[in-house]
Amino acid sequence: MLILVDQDGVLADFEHRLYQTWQQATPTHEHPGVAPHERRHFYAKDDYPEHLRDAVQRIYTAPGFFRNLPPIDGALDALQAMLARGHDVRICTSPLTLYQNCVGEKYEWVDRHLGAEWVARMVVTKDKTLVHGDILIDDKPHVTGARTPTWQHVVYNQPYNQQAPGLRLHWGNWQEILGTHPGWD
Ligand code: UMP
Ligand code: MG
Repeated sequence: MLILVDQDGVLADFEHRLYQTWQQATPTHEHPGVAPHERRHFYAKDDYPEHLRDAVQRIYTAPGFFRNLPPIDGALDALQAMLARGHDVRICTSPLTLYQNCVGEKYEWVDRHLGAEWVARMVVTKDKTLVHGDILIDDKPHVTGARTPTWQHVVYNQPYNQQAPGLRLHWGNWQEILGTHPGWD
């Protein structure tokens, strides 16, 4: 199978780093920050009051934010295990439109945590429906674009996507979930 795996919120822990940076950078009387388990909207900004949204955006557009995201537990091992099982695995990620720090640092992150072989497996696109695949593992509740996708979306389980229907995967159950797919064996 051709398996597309999203980066932010699936491999790289955007949420914890954003919360941690918010807490370090903002006086608590202004806003204590939204803890990862309290997040309800896909875009973190939308979980903050309107007047603080620019401040949230400044955190994840700043130099070093994407480069220093911690890997989500189990993610890197799972990628290697899928590859070892004979699947074609690609990292399929959408860049910020404010791309200046995001794009290069996404590549650096993959190089640092997975190596050059995986840098060559990156597909960076604003529209994942234009990418072929059998499965897309992604934390976004609804992945839409210009075409009807060839892949089946398997939702990577996060507090902010509980409303999404269908199979829910995390790095603790991924073998069971993907094992039910006809192309797995
Ligand atoms: N993103 C935001 N705000 C958030 C979370 C993510 O703008 O609160 C950006 C970061 C990435 C993109 O550029 O959205 C998420 O990409 P995917 O994980 O959907 O590929
Ligand atoms: Mg994501």
